[in-house]
Amino acid sequence: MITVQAEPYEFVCDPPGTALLVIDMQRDFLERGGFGEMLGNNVALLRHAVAPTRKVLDAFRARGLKVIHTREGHTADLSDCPPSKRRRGRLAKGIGDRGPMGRILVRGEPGHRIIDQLRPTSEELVIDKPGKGAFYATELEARLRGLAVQSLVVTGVTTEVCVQTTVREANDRGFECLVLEDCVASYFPELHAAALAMVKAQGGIFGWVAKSERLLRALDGVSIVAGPRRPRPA
Ligand code: C5J
Repeated sequence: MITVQAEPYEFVCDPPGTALLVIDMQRDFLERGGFGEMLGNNVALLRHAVAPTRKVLDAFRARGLKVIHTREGHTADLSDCPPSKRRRGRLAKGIGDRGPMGRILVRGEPGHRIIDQLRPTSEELVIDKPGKGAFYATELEARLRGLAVQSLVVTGVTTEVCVQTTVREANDRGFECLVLEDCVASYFPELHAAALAMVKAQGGIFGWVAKSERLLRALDGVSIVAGPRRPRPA
């Protein structure tokens, strides 16, 4: 067991029963010309989360701990995209339309790829999700149960959208979530702060919040748990 100094109080987890969740660190959200920019956002505001997330990723990989990435996106025929999601925002260019990084928020297109700095290894599970929450219409819950994961260390973008939605979904399913505040980011600093406040309020109603250095310190004493394994089909 490790203990992380977190808010509202210490987060205790068993490293082999913990997975690092890296949510939607995709070109479509972090780079120019993708979905994030089409929504009118300044994508540069998300970049500060990349370097600390990379450090945490390296720490998990070095110890053979579990890492799971998610990507938001839709099939080429958009059959998994509700018309309401396409209509939302009255965008000049939106989901499925062609942009500078290929069709926006469509699986397999250049914009859908995870950014180079956080690219998954072949051993790491990548969950494709059509919604904001990583549990909605995906195999994530079955995979976590199959891997005997009880705790999630949560990173990614954006704090108040896909990160918060996923943490709420995870909490209702009995998973304990630690959100790393410097490894999540939003186009709206005030919403980022509010989302983190909501997670840890009321005795940690949805989970815990800490800076990544606190987790890295707690992991210092953890040696290699297991060699990396290729994920098996669910
Ligand atoms: C958004 C996400 N913001 N990954 N998606 O539309 O947070």
